[in-house]
Amino acid sequence: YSSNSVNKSMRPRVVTPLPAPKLMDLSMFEGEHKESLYWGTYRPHVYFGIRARTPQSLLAGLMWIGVKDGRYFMRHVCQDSDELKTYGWTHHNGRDYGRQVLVDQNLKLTTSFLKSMEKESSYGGDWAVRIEAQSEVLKEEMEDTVHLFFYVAEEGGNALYLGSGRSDIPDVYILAFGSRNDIGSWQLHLESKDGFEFHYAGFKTNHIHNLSELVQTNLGVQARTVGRLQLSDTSDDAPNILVFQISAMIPFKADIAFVSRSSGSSSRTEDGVRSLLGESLTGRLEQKQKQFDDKFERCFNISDELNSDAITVGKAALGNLLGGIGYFYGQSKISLPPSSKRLPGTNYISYWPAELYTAVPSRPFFPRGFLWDEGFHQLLIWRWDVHISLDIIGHWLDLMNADGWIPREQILGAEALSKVPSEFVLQHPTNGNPPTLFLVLRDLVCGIKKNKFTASEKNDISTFLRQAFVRLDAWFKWFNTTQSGKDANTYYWHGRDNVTTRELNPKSLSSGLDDYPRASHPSEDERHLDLRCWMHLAADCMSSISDILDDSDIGKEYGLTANLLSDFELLNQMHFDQNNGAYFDYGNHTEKVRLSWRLAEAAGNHPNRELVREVLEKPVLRLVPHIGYVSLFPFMSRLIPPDSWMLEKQLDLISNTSTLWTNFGLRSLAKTSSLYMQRNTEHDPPYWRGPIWMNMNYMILSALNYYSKVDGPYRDRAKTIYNDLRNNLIRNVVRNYKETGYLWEQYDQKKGKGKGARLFTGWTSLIVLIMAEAYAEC
Ligand code: 6A9
Repeated sequence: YSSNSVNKSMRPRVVTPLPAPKLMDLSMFEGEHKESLYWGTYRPHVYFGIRARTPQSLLAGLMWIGVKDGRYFMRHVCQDSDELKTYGWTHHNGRDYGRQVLVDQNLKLTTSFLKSMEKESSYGGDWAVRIEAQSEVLKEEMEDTVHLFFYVAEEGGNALYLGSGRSDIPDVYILAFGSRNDIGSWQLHLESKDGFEFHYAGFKTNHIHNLSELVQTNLGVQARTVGRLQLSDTSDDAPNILVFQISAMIPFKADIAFVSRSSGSSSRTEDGVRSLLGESLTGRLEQKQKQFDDKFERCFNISDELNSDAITVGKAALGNLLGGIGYFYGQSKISLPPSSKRLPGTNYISYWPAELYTAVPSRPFFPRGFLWDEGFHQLLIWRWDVHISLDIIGHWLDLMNADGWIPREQILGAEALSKVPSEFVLQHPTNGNPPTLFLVLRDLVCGIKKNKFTASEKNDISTFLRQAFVRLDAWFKWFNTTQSGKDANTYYWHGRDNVTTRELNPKSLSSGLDDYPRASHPSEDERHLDLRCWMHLAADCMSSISDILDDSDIGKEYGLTANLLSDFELLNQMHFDQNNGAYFDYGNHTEKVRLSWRLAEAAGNHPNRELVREVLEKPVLRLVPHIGYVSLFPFMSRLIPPDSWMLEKQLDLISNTSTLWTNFGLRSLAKTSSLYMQRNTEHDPPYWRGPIWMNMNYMILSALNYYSKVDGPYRDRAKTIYNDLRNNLIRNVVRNYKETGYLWEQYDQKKGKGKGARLFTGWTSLIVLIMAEAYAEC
């Protein structure tokens, strides 16, 4: 693949990359930077996995056998149904150190990861893994055996070689070796002072994502033939997967060291190996953990008023967000309109093969990139390691097509695809997703203005912004043209279904707020308040980037757009409802809709019932009276003057328990809304119609913090609400973590109970910034 061949081959525009220099071609992402991020725990969908940031990598990972009610289960890919009591990185710096704890019934596993760049090691350095298996049941005499399966696999199909067993170092075994173009020859070593039984199996296959099944099948055959839980000790010819079974009594500890040397430097391999095992590794892990703790303190400077439980949760949130960063390679599938003449039976076209380095919302449920989630993730990550952040944002912006569009959900490669139900796979080129990356860029620009960065960081950020500018400009224009409304300077999320009779209120997935209620009848007359505010953020941010780049012409234009979009009179004319004192969407709407059961066409001989929407009143053009996150966008965007009575109204809505306030955070939709906690279809329970979400609560807190600092009559009130909301959010997330072992996707508005996906350390990890009181400052 090269960008040239794409242009020459007359590909449809929708799958043609934007013809602009790529961010990832910037020299700041080459050399030492790139090498230092080569190996990592970049396989967030498995409980423990390592790969390099290269399309066809050498992979490593861990499986084990879990025992529940006397039955055996293979653990490998993160699955909620495994019902682990807890898991996730309690510490991880995103670069060369991480520590994860996993509790599976009575078995407690700790996996530590360490990377080391030695002079003598070849490209990307060496790495080590420590696996500790202990009993959760402290007092009982544990007689349990643990079965661990550590594997290496070559995505490119290169052959792997089984090690010769014992090495020259006592207690150290050579498990495997091989060689690759990128790193030269490598060896995988194992050390354990504890006794264990060893078995192996080798496979040759292109379907690495089916690894769990391969191992299970092998074990199944063995169980039937020799009656034991042990791999076959056989291998296909020239295997590209090697699995090593280590069975031992717990407590058990093993260290695994991966070293690579370019030819000629093999003499020092032994020292390199030693330093990654045993006591030396213990010392190095301890030192790294201390550095993590120190940096956490320095970086977030969390006040003493928060207790150690809160700090533990904060570290686990940040650690797992960083430890969950993945690297993916593959092609998105882009939906084609039915009219386009492709091969019969195909409804999609492939995007160009692309790499994506990205944090993920949830390792077990959504282990892949989501565009608007990513902006929230980066609010944390840039504060921790600005170069990781730029690298991630750069990858996202390089996914932009010639129209300035970026696909919302990135399902790249077979492993990622295997996790996604088919109805979610296709990406629609008419649909957007909030441009939250501007939230981060705004912080970075602000940081530059306020001199928060070192000279070299500042230099890199400016270079980045300079190269990014064309792409950001194209992105803005994509929204500005494709998502515009009927009237000047109005916008709405395109792509809502206006023919369905199944949905109580047709969803707008593109907004990110899925089922948050909008006008009952989607039409071109709609004006979406949140999108208007996102456009304001984007224009405003573009204008301040232009300042930094000294590009005053474009800057002026963006400045004008930002002014228009923040014009208070205009905003009020289009969106303010006097009676409710609230800001609303506008569109073709009636409140009088309901779902009811109808007799549907008979399927066979059985009459069928289906849930359809009844409209009891003709919709009219009007403001759409739902109070909730969307109504607070002008407030979040700080568009309301501090002395305006409309600000007081927003504070009323926020602090009122019969609208948005709960003791656990702010509800997504007011209790008074006609769609509060209503199902959207038979199979679609309320999602953004009541529960508490951290990303929006963070934005609201950020605005409360702002209004509590600028002069005005509502300053003290904003401060009180700010404090209460902040305390409620922290207390509830910490309590849930203690009680359940997890951070959750959302929190229930009645009891504050964690809901939806668990181990959701995407935007829920914003709790760290809430603890740190770190918000947008400009
Ligand atoms: C479902 C199910 C094994 C929904 O966090 C990612 C997104 C957000 O961007 C969006 O705002 N989540 C929010 O409303 C999750 C979306 C998951 C869609 C795919 C696959 C797999 O279950």
